[in-house]
Amino acid sequence: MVFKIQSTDKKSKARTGTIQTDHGEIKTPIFMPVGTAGTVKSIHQRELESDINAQIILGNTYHLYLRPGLDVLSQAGGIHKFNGWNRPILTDSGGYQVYSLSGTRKIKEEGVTFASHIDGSKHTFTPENVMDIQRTIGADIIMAFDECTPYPCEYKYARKSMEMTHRWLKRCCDRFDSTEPKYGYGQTLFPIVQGSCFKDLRLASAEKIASFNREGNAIGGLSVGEPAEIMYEMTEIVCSVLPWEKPRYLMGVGTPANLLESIALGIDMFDCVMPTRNARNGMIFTTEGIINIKNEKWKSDFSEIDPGLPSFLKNYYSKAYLRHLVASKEILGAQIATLQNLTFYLWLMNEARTKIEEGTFSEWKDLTVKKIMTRL
Ligand code: PRF
Repeated sequence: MVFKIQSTDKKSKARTGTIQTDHGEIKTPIFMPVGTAGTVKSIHQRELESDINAQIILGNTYHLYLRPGLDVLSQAGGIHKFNGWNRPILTDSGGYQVYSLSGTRKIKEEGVTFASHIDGSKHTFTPENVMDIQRTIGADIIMAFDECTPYPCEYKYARKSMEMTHRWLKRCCDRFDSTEPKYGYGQTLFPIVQGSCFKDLRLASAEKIASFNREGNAIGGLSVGEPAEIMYEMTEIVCSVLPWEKPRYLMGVGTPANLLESIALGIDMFDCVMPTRNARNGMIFTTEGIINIKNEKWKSDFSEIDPGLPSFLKNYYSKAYLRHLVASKEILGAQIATLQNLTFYLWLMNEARTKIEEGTFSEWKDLTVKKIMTRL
């Protein structure tokens, strides 16, 4: 993997760049649509590629390990061959899903024992086997095994947990560096900064994570219920320590406003279920603001879903029709809503890149945040 910074904003820490992987190039800042089980829910790979032009998608170790399982993925020749997505893929390590999805789990120094949310069966994730599992899944970028602390979190617990995440990182790196990719293309490992909402812990964690000198770094443990201002404060502190010349990935973030504000702090990569999950519940992001398409207001509104977005959707569908589909729980409703939201998120990243290159990012950001977060 090679990261090159292309341009930098004068008034903020924003930058544009490219990440080169064996499955192609990613232009940053970038939003990665979430494809938990090897599919971005409700749309197909051709739409992701041709209509949305997604450059990289995200998969989850926890889900793929439980289903379809490593035998199938390994027989397929890795996740790209299995799901037909030939561009870059990043897998999260399970260090988050285990805590959010699995009912019973026990966290110990050795690893985490958990019960599957599918059939209740018992499994253990350790830093070592999570590296092996991600080697077998075959994503281009894989994540270290960490513990994401809840919010709020007591200082003592946050410190203990962070220190364990650091020890786990050493074990992840040792295992990753002593094993080879399985399918002939390269893989890279990103470590994850933790430290909850405590400035000194965030500083210490960022310093520790930077000292491992990997090709990119991630920030975890944010967007877990804390106020946005605290999230920005923590992100700023961490970005001041993480190396400038390596990509920075803010995990599980966020709203369109969160993305733009975090780009201004020096973040290059994002993922979040918001545009896809909320689409299925009728929350539509547009260049003019946010729509709850289930609202009575849109019942007979035959205007385009989003006049400001270059998308094939405008040639076919109106707000009223989308409202009808979502209200009737039609499959096409989820599909159109997801296409709209992802087209919007990726358009926003494209615009941000253009504005950074043109030197107008900061002014554009403040105006745009107000507009796109308006409830219509
Ligand atoms: N750790 C991992 N994945 C994550 C997070 C984390 O802290 C978050 C936090 N917002 C989202 N996804 N491994």
